[in-house]
Amino acid sequence: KTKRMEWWTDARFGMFIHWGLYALPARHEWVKSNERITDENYQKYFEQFNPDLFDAKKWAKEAKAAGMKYAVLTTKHHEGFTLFDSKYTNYKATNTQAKRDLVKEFVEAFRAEGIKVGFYYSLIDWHHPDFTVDRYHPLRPNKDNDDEYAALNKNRDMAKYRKYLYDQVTELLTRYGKIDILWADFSYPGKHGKGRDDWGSVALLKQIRKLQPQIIVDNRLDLNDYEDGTDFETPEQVGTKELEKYRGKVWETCQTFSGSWGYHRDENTWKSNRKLLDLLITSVANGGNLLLNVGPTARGEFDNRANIALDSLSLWMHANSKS
Ligand code: FUL
Repeated sequence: KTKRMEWWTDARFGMFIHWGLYALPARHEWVKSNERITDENYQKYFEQFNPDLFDAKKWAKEAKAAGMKYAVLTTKHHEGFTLFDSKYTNYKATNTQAKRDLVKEFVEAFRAEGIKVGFYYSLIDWHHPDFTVDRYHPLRPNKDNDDEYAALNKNRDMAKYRKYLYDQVTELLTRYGKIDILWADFSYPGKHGKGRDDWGSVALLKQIRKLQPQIIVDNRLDLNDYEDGTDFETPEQVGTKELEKYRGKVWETCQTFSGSWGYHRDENTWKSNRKLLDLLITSVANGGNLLLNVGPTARGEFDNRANIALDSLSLWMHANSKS
């Protein structure tokens, strides 16, 4: 394991990319849940998705210039839309005006810059008809009442969804060559939430390790007490003081420029360049990695505010880094 983790612990700095249909409404990647949007009303984003300015090579160059050594892309976020050409769904980039496998372009462009590639895959899926309605689902009932949930879930079969996610992760890990990181994500355990049995995490992890023996897996499969169930911890959006407590562990903190992961046009709490640098320095000083997130626009570009932040990091890197 130590050997497998070597490049990652050395890398220190990576780029997280949250990109999906939520970039169109441009008000948080959780918009479908936050505003309880039905599939029917969300469909317009699928129909209008047309990333005419997307150029993975440009993204990769920016990551490289900022000193980032790896990148993790949302191949599917909670909304269920896949950026790759999965044969298990029609709800995918190839069926939009993009007409392309965007994951493939990401992998090729970043690899060409010598940047390791990682896949974020959401275990949550608000589009799949068999994913049971829980209390964060867009279709959740108004009252937190077990009978209402049971009625909504009468025809939903999580076993079918489990197979779907297993098959999609298999596609991701067999089609694009060597994948360096799998960043599985679920974020709400507890009542009406889900856990390892819902995801089939044990079988999934086995498959992941079989298909990509060198891959590095995060801690969100709910297998923290399981042998090799996790390679690193993922403190999310925590402050520098909190990060000091992770000293001695293997960890990566993921952080946004502003308050949202997906492109949020009118959100104005962007971190200062100084603050971003503080996060990077504090992470490295305490033995961790920083995975800094960009939420590209629906047309496929980085927002200017993101570009300015990345530029400032790259100037600092240029002056302070040897590689
Ligand atoms: C969370 C998700 O719910 C967010 O949308 C984001 O992807 C973050 C990195 O993980 O738990």
